[in-house]
Amino acid sequence: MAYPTKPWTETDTGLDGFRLWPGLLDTDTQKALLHDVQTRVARAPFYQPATPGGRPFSVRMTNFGPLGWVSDKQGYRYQRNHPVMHQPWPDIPPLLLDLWRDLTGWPEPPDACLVNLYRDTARMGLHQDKDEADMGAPVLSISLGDTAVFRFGPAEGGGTRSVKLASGDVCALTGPARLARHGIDRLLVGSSTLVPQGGRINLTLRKAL
Ligand code: MD3
Ligand code: FE
Repeated sequence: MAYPTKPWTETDTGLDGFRLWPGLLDTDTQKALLHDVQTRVARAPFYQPATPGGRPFSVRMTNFGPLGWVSDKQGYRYQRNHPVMHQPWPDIPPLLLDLWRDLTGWPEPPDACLVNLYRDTARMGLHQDKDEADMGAPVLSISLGDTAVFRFGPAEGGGTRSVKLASGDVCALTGPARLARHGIDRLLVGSSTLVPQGGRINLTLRKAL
């Protein structure tokens, strides 16, 4: 396996359980991962979800793995089929399963990989991830393409701060950080040429069930 080619240097995020490895994936690994994404997106295209209240997300989404996170009038949930294609989601790229095993040490593989596509002015408001059965399991996130301004703060109280997430950055959320409030304020459009037609792809590995 062609990763990582960089030392695993962790950056202090100031939030217990939020580990960030800037530039963990080198350019060749980012390209290989993007290719893994593109072959799967051909079968499970990005679609535009809506909130339970009917507001469209500015982020487009798809999923890999047995379960995928979806949102519509019925609410937020994990389901086995693509909501437009009505087919099972493609498998999670093996490179991501290796990353999960090596960085989280969690005894079971993830069963869900949400794929978010941000273009131009797409953003994601502050929220908590609470749709998973076992909140003790970690979350692992991989960024590709344009740099994003990521905002986060503790689950309750306290202020928020922001860090930039660039292409090849990987972060893990465990323990107290698992319920952190977080979101994407904006993209630095044009900061990367990795994603065709520009933008950012975020892959988030989770244990849904
Ligand atoms: C902190 N995605 O899909 S990834 C999401 O960049 C989501 O697309 C953002 O928030 C994105 O739910 C952020 C980093 C991330 C993912 C999950 C977290 C940060 C997290 C869960 C708990 C705390
Ligand atoms: Fe989230």
